[in-house]
Amino acid sequence: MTLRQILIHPDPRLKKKADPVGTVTDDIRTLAADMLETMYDAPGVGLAAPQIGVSKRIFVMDCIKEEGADPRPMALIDPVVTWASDDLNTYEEGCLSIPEQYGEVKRPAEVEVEWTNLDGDRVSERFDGLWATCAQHEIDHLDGKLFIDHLKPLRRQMITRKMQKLKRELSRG
Ligand code: K1U
Ligand code: ZN
Repeated sequence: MTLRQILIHPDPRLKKKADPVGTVTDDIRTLAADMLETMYDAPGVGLAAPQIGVSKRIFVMDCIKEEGADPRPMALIDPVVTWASDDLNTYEEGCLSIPEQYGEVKRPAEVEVEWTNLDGDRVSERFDGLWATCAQHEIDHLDGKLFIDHLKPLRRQMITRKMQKLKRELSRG
């Protein structure tokens, strides 16, 4: 397994709609394993392929946060939201591609998602709580959308300027 580098906003690769995966190959299984390792290392509760510069519709997540609880690593390929609740939930979201910046985003509290698993089977599940928020945040990544696109333009601009500054500093070493 290999740790992959996480892209930092702004980056054109984070704004592009990702391509469907289709058939699940060993290369896709390796990609999912690398993404899970990279997500746990960050640490994060989710990671979408475009965040490591791979324009494919796959994301990983594990929203088990309780100490001592068994992990639940999930890889979702070609995911589709097939149902969303009318009631909404507000969560202060973060993003591994926008480090140390947070913002309140309102999304459906529960969603049903259909996806292809690593065995190549189409499966579905209803998610709530952080799982629902995370799945929607990650599917946004697959569509080239970031959580800051849900914020007011001024706040979005402020965060983008901070990230431009951070990237300048990182590139100077
Ligand atoms: O997609 C990403 O950038 C990952 C992101 C997912 C996410 C977080 C919060 C709400 C919705 C989606 C993160 O994982 S940010 C880091 C984070 O939230 C976290 C890190 C360690 C422990 C628990 C949470
Ligand atoms: Zn993110």
